[in-house]
Amino acid sequence: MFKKLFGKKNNSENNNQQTQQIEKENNTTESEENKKEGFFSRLKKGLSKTRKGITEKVDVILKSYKKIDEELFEELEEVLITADVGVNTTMRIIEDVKDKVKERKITEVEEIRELLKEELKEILTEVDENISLNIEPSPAIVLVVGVNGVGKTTTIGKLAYRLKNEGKKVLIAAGDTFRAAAIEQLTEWSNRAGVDIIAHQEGADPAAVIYDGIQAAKARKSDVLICDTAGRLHNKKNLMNELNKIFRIVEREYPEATKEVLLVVDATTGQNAVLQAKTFKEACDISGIVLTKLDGTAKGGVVLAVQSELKVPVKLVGVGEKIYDLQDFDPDNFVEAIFSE
Ligand SMILES: Nc1nc2c(ncn2[C@@H]2O[C@H](COP(=O)(O)OP(=O)(O)OP(=O)(O)O)[C@@H](O)[C@H]2O)c(=O)[nH]1
Ligand SMILES: [Mg+2]
Repeated sequence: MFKKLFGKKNNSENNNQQTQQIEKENNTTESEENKKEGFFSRLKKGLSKTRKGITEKVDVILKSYKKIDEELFEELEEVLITADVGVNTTMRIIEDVKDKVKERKITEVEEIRELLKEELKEILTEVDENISLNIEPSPAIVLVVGVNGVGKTTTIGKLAYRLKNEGKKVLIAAGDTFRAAAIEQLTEWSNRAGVDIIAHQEGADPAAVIYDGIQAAKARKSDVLICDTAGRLHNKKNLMNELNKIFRIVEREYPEATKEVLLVVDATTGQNAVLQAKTFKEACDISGIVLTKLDGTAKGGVVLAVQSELKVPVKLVGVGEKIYDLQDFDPDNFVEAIFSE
């Protein structure tokens, strides 16, 4: 994972210079090595509230019990539900832990901690699809969808920066034409990431922007075209119609491209994120989920609910507002980070 994020060197000197410039702007003059070390600690820092909301409470409960009984499980259940793991997923976790206690004839209360970790990792790895981004072989198109304010545009900026650093030729299409500010914001991100952008005026047909983006990606031999879409329209039906029109353009104009449809959801909205994901899943073929704003929320448990109730893999997580605050979702690291001291 570290390799994917930071390991590959840029191909050209030009790329390198631009990247250095961006790193200066973002105050990230650390060496590659430091970045790698900083990766887990950034995740840990980002998840500190979730850790307080889950692990610290779990530890207090485990310390207060001398034997494993029904009451203990009820208290654990409450902690998980409060941390936005969701009722169904919580029930499942508790039942599975109970089964394991029986099967393995466990009697020590503190062993429950490891069982919980094991169970969470199991849930997070059971979606057997590939959890890395679907962008190989080139050319690839990444459509970024989600309701307003969840972090689509920011995620596109971060992703463009990261893919460019991996040596890919990246192009961005400003498919959110609903507001002028959306186009400006994306243009700013494209500058920060040092990649080109295709944009029209406010109010233009988003499908036409995506069409132009595809033609430009072909002409410029781009490896990845990343498309922003509106999150806010007059109503949900309009939003879904607009997305479908975009999907049709992609099918017609870019059948050879590898496709990734990323649904962005905001972790701070807890169970609402699960509901949004369900709505979008009915309307379009989502291939991956990006969970943003994991930093600063105690609702990080929603990762478990999203993954287990939707069976769509969480592929990326946002752990801050900076350009490098986007990480591959790694179930082991995630569980270790919330259960760390
Ligand atoms: N703390 C934190 N803030 C984030 C993260 N991702 C996005 N944000 C912030 O969330 C706010 C909304 O982000 P946008 O990228 O504009 O969201 P959007 O989905 O494009 O919104 P619309 O264009 O209105 O549909 C911004 O202030 C971002 O800085 C994250 O991972 N962590
Ligand atoms: Mg936006």
